[in-house]
Amino acid sequence: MLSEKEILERLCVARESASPITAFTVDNPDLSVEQAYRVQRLGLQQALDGGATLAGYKMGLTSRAKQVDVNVDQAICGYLLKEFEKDPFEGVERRRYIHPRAEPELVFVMGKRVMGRPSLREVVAAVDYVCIGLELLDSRYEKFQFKLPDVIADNTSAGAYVVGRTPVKADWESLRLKGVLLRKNGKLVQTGCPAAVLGDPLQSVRQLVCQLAEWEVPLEPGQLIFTGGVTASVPFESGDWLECEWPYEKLSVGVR
Ligand code: 0L1
Ligand code: MG
Repeated sequence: MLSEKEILERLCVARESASPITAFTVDNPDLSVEQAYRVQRLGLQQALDGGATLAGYKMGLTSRAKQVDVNVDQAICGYLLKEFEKDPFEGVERRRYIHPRAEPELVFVMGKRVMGRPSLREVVAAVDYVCIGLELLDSRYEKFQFKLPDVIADNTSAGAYVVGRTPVKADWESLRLKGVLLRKNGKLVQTGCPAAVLGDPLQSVRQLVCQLAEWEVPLEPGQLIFTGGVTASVPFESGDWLECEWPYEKLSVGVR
């Protein structure tokens, strides 16, 4: 059985070299969700010690469709570093990723600290604004094949992200019904409704706060939360351009 530090080292090499590895549960079927979160937390600490900045968090596997796809029955969380953020005007570099995929998400930006087991009303009171974002996923595992502990250790396949520039500050409770479109090279490839995310992406923020409370970690003002894919994710290649649209903004990014 590999130690948590060894698992992290292999994941870091896979990410930095953009070379896939076999999922750890193939040879270590006893790897637990708790151990996997320890690997993830160790990865975050290592990044922060190396000078990276925590931007916020992401929730993954938040739609029933996605849970069925990867054969799990729970949502999971990961961390987002400022260094993962891409400027939509600069675009993303395909060669940095193994098999990247994009998914549109509602991004909540916190205005107040929140911790523990808040009600939905308390979560709403702590949010500053919401905008659209594109998460660029990249599993470090061959053929995107993994079990739940593998993907948790791999920081929930976090690769990069792009955040919209139009903050929405009103009617958060009704945002779950606002349609989101995803286009690739101008062609509509996915449509979805934010309610696909745990019935309401605000629930995703609430679940995240509860998960963080297990490590006595609060959500802080200014932190952003990618709440989970509103649609299925789509693969992309160099030369593609991706655009997601919702009633308040169109967010585009090119792939070099
Ligand atoms: O953000 C996500 O929902 C990703 C979770 C991990 C599964 C995947 O890589 O698609
Ligand atoms: Mg996601």
